[in-house]
Amino acid sequence: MAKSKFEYVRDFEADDTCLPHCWVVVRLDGRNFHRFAEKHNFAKPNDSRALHLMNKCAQTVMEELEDIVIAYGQSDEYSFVFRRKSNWFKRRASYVFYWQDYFEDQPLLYPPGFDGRVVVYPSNQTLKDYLSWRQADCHINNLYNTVFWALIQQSGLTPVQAQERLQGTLAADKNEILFSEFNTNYNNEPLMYRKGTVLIWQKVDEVTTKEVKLPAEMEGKKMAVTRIRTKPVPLHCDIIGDAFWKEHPEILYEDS
Ligand code: DGT
Ligand code: MG
Ligand code: MG
Ligand code: MG
Ligand code: MG
Repeated sequence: MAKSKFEYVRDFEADDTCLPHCWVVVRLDGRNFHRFAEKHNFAKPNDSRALHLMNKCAQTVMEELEDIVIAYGQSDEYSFVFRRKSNWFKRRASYVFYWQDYFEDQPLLYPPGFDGRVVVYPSNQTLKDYLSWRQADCHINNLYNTVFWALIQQSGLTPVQAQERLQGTLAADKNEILFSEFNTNYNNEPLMYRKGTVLIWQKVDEVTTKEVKLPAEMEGKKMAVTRIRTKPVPLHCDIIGDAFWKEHPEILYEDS
């Protein structure tokens, strides 16, 4: 059979042999959340309601898509690590759906948007480096923001003055300002703010009450039943060092 001039497109199909072995990362980031946070009176620099809402949404996404082996979130972003590509577009609906559970007195003024990007990482090392990059970003931003807002809220500086004060300072300088001027040991700030949130699958005991079927004289009585479920559990730990990966070898080495 003669080949059509379009036949060449089949060559592209041969190219995907490496893809099934690669990690696929989808990072979602809130669109213009600077404005969204202002409009919805987010606490500065960290609003624990907003972070818990993000975590809840990410857990929901993970429960819906079992292909996700680990997720990492900080600020207005979440990265989902997929074993392979899947349908991940349920994020915004979750955020709106669960809003009231976390922001009781703050009405949702307009629906948030999230941009998404997909990146393929070819090895465990590049995936770990990707997640380390996001956690390092969380640390750098949070340390800066913690001092920045302390200078404004507690010392009465304007944003411009606070920015000038921090220009050229190193991490050690910022720690020192927090300690000497605000009596704050940065290491005692909440872990979720400093480390972000890691979601991994863990076995947890789930207690439910069930109606007892038999014997007949016990009918209608309730009984607590404990069963083990695997759920996405939030951790606020370091993922840059080796300890986390040694403690959870199944994340990277589970073959399926
Ligand atoms: P983008 O992503 O280019 O559309 O623009 P933004 O404004 O979303 O910028 P981005 O993603 O680089 O930075 C996240 C913004 O979200 C940042 O302006 C601060 C805000 N944000 C995130 N979490 C919190 C929070 O807990 N409290 C407050 N006050 N703001 C937050
Ligand atoms: Mg963005
Ligand atoms: Mg941005
Ligand atoms: Mg954003
Ligand atoms: Mg962001």
